[in-house]
Amino acid sequence: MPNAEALASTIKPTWCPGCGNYGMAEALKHALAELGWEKHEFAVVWGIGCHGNGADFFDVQGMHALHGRAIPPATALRLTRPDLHVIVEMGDGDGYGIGVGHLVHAIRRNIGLTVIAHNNQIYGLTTGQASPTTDHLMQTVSTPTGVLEQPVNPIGLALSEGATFVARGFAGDIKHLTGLYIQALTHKGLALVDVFQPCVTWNHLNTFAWMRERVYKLEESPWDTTDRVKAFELSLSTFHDLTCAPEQCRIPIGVYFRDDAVPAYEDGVPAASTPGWKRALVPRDLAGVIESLR
Ligand SMILES: Cc1ncc(C[n+]2csc(CCOP(=O)(O)OP(=O)(O)O)c2C)c(N)n1
Ligand code: SF4
Repeated sequence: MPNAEALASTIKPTWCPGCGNYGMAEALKHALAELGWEKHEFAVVWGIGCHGNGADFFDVQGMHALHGRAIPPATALRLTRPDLHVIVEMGDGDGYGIGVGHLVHAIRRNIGLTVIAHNNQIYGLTTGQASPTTDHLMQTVSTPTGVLEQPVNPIGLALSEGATFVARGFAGDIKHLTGLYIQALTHKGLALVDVFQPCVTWNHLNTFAWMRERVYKLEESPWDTTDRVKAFELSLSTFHDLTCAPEQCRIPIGVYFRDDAVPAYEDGVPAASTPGWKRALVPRDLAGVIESLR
């Protein structure tokens, strides 16, 4: 069973010093180690962005997909390799922008993927343009007079599309995030974990300090994770804006909602119970088919 250190590759991460991606990488390594999964039991598919460079920094099987396109190959992997736990690592620009259609369809399918969103509310790799989750009115290199659109609400979006596991974490609380990952990784069906991941280079608003002043843990007060409507209301009421004081914009982290009773997509695909490579070994008798075409 690999320990957390054994999941790191020999390539030293090139993320900026202090980037929230470090905390997220640590949390994932610790969650996988705590679950005791061997390297051949899971795979990770990364999107494109600073987060996606993680593909080089982990010594695990998987692939680096195109920008916004991590979910389609992960879906194929899930259906052809049911023996693998499949994890998707995506960015907010990546997964809530260019790839948001894939996310919506994966959610309504409830396919067994653990989708981890590195939500730094900015395009990190392409040097600080506004992303779909950048706060309203925030100034960025692409919006010098402020973002005009309202941000995408990932929690509300997932809940409205029938997601069976929705959680939010914070890269500055690795222990809590590790716990969220473990719950998501052991959920049957699609689990979305939206993680606030400060980009220390391009987002000077949603910093670690800004987040620390605002986040609170849902589980520390009574919270019913089976009430989709209440979770949706919470996702709407806790949207923050540039001007709010910490006590006014509280950001809940933790499991907003989960339903373990909904069948996963793959449960309805008989062929998906056997790994593709085993299926390929079954000799096919085509004589009958050829005969029927004569
Ligand atoms: C189809 C396509 N469009 C645009 C790009 C350029 N591009 C690379 S990374 C990126 C933004 C990444 O931002 P985000 O997904 O938020 O990830 P982060 O870098 O913040 O982790 C863009 C636009 C690309 N690689 N492919
Ligand atoms: S640009 Fe931002 S997201 Fe990218 S590595 Fe640097 S701090 Fe992290």
